[in-house]
Amino acid sequence: MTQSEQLYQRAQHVLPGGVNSPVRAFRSVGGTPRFIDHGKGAYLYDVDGQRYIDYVLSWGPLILGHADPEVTAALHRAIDRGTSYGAPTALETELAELVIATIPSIEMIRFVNSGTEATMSALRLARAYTGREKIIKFAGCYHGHADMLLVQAGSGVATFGLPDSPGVPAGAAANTLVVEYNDLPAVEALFQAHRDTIAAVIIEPIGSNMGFVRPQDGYLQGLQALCRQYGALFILDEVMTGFRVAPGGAQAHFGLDPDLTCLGKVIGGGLPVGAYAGKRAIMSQVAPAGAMYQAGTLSGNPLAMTAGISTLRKLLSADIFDQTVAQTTYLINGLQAIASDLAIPMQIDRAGTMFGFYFLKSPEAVITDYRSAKHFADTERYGRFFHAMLAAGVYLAPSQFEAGFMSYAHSTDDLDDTLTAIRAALSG
Ligand code: KE4
Repeated sequence: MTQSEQLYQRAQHVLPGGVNSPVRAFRSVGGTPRFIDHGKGAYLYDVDGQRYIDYVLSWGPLILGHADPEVTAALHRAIDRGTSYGAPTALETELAELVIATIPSIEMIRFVNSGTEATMSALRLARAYTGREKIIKFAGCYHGHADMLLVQAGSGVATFGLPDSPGVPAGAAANTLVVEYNDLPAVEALFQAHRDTIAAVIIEPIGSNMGFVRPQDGYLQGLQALCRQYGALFILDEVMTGFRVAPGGAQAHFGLDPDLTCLGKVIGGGLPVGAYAGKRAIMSQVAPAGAMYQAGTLSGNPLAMTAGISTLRKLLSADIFDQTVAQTTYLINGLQAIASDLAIPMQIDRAGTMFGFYFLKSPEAVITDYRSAKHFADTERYGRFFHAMLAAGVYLAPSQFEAGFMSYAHSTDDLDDTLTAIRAALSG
């Protein structure tokens, strides 16, 4: 038995499924999750001494790579000053000012400890600000595990949400309307039917929790216009795309001006940070400035703020972001060349420093939403590919319905080694 197998067996006695987040358990690709000993730069090292070129990067946060020297040094300095004070520090203001200077739609920000807290709080704020209760979300978009967001598309035209997990009460789902991504008329119909009872629309600007689904031209702008027309808040969930698609987020790439933005991952540099942010008139409703209550013991703690500040400072300096984009382009162009060489039906895409690809069940299939992703994605082939790549020392997301991430630490040699492994895995 490998060390990972032994540790996995032991973990399953004390942790549900042996993990602290379901996707880590390899359930959709099978096999034993690799237990990690440490990470450095572009690499993960498991407890059996295997090295992997890592394209998960803790699901996005580690855009500088594992244990970046500057981030680590900053944390070493910070930790001797204590880990948490439960009182304000200048660090929180410093990270806030960094984010605000980079994302024009953001005038104020509240830090929390996860993306789930960020979206949950943003939606409570939208309801408080508008006095309305309904929200619109999109099938295949994941915004964390708050009850009102663990909701699947209901049957029939009502599209009222149905709980998507045991334990989510019908009441929590009742005010969540769910429609397919990239279907603007369906959203217009919802606004016409529910008019001034819709508090907000929340969407991932790229559908990267169903693989990698790009918004069709004008779609996001159309959603923003509908929100303005009907007085609902337009909320972009940029927990994953923030500081990944572009320094100013996907909203900069698509030219959007959302009322609220949810952030996480990169802004914490690998430590637990989430945030909800946006227009001053809206954010001023948040306690203690306003009446909408939200709180958190470790929100804005000095270690997480330090990791976020040093990550963003480095990422936004010199040409570090652009170099990471160039590495992403190099890898994805190489993948596209191999797929066409070998005539393998795939849908491949990238945006900034993130990417995604599907193996398709038929060459003419096009994936534009969750329904088509589930119908056309060849998840069985993805599972085989995942394991071939893992055996070759490349760590991809253990699910077809996730995105991939690049780091500044990945060298061109790492990318060439990855492309060699891809060609071998797809030729077999
Ligand atoms: P967390 O609560 O996991 O910090 O963030 C939730 C969340 C919110 N919004 C978006 C767009 C997200 O992608 C996420 C979390 N992303 C997943 C990866 N698909 C985290 C991985 C996991 O669940 O373990």
